[in-house]
Amino acid sequence: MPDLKDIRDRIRDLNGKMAHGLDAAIDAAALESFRVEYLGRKGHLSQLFKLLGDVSPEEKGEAGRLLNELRDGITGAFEKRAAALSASSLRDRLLRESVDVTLPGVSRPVGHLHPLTRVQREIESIFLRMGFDVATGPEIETEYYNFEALNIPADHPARADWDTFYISDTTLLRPHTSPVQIHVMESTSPPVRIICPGRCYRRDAQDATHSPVFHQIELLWVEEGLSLANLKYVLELFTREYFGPGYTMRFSGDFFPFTEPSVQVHIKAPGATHWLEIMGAGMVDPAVLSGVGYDPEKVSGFAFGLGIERMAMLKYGIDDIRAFLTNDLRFVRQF
Ligand code: 2NM
Repeated sequence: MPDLKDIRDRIRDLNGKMAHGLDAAIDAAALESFRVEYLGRKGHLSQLFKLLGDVSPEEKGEAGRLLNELRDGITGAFEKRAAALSASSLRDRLLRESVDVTLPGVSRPVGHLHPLTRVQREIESIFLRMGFDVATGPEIETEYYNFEALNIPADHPARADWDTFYISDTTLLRPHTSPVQIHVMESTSPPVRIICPGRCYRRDAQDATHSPVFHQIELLWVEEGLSLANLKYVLELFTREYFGPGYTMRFSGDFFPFTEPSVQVHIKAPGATHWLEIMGAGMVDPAVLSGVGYDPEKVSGFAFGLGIERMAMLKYGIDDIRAFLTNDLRFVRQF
């Protein structure tokens, strides 16, 4: 039969164990185990309370008071621990998730147009202001649109001037944007006033001035009464707009199968001694006009072809055409 002294001893034991158990409860799961072990229905505390039934009537009152005191003590300590744990885990979370608003932000670099795109759009806008339309077409074309329609028959030695990439027996990557002009002439009646920008392909070995992939703008104006003088005036306007005032321009004789006469166009900067070749041009050959169903006795036209890379290299002093395609940001960021 347990007496008051037994109860006191048990209480002292349990208090000691309890203090250790609570210290060991370092997270929510351990704290819950502690609750079950000490305060649960079959826990240490209710085991002690069960002894109360065997205590003598004289000592039962005091023993009950001591046990109640023990229960309040353990419950209080448990609640204090629970509060401390949730406060510290909140502090951890706040530390973990806090944002230092004084740190520099993540800067997203702003891109810009590639120099070739810029030059292409600049040239387009000059001719758009003069009343030309922009026409485009496919990069894969038949031999007819690339050559025959341009007065370059299959057995003509001029075919060898264009080393091309064939896709099949009869289709190839266009070596110039002229096929676009043939398509437009086939589907519209004069007057025709267009420029044709786009990517072109030639089987050239790559060096500082040659690239198998390059960009061209060709111009075509067909109407009654056009002459070389009109071509020259359009080019004077273009040169002034694109390169600036004060340039002189010169024509010299050349040959293209699709123009007659054909010229090479050079310009010279104010005060400079060197002539720079900027394009080839000429009056559209009557055979090309009749090929698309136009009457060469009624209409005439002129055309030119220029390289966009070359225009950009001349304007910005770029000495290697490969710079446009190597994606070196130190180059691209200068524009
Ligand atoms: C050039 C030079 C001269 C040209 C001619 C034609 C067409 F379709 F009208 F016949 N397109 N492009 C032409 C004329 C191209 O490139 C150097």
